[in-house]
Amino acid sequence: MPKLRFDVVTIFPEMVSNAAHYGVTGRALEREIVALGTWNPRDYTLDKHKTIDDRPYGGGPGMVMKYQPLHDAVSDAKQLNTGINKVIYLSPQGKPITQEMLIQVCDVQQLILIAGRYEGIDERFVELDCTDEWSIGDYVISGGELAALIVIDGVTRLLPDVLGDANSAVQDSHRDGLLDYPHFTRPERLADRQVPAVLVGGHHAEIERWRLKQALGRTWQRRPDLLGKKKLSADQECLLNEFIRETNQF
Ligand code: 9D3
Repeated sequence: MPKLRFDVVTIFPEMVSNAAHYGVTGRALEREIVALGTWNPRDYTLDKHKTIDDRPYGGGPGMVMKYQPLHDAVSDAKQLNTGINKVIYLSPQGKPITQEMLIQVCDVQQLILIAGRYEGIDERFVELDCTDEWSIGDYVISGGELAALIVIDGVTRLLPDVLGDANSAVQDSHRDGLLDYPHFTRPERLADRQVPAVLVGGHHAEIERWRLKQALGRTWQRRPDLLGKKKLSADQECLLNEFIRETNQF
């Protein structure tokens, strides 16, 4: 029995199921740690033209997805589950997804993800049928399918046994709230650029310190917003000050 099932309501089901079968999510599906279903609102239309959208009340450009096909698709998806579920609408108006939000939902039995197309969906579906409304960030894409795949990927890799030890989600949380340090592999020199000597030296404690310093420094340079949220230890403050001095950026 899968730990968690994802059910995606989408008019482009192959877009979601095909992409989900790659990499970490593909392996989790094969090993039946997660299950994935897709539900096409077009299959729930009642008219001969299989109409899923209609013109917006109040006028304006574009079309709006109708309530009934979406509602009936979600109703069928819910029948495959008895445990706790959430119904998440992916939309530009949603709450921007954070790692904390993914951690909070990964203990339910079913995540029903609603991928919209066109200008949006009837607001009464959001109010009556959805528990959450999530965005992937402040930029515009054409529909919710890629956003649903992001949720599937981000949640799946948090589940026990999905990642191997070497690549574990525990590693991700090790330098929690900081950007990663730079990585290098062979050759040792490339286009006149040398791998930092400390990484070649094999002194593991020094390597750890260098990596933490780089992680702090890059976060300070690129994502000062993240440092603002994080309380640094005295040791971390010291390493960051060393980084700033060495790169003399003030
Ligand atoms: C005219 C105003 N636009 C809203 C910002 C129209 C519009 C743009 C894009 C309506 C729907 C969409 C489709 N986008 C998504 O379905 C979507 C999305 C996004 O565009 N940005 C960030 N997160 C998400 S989650 C789903």
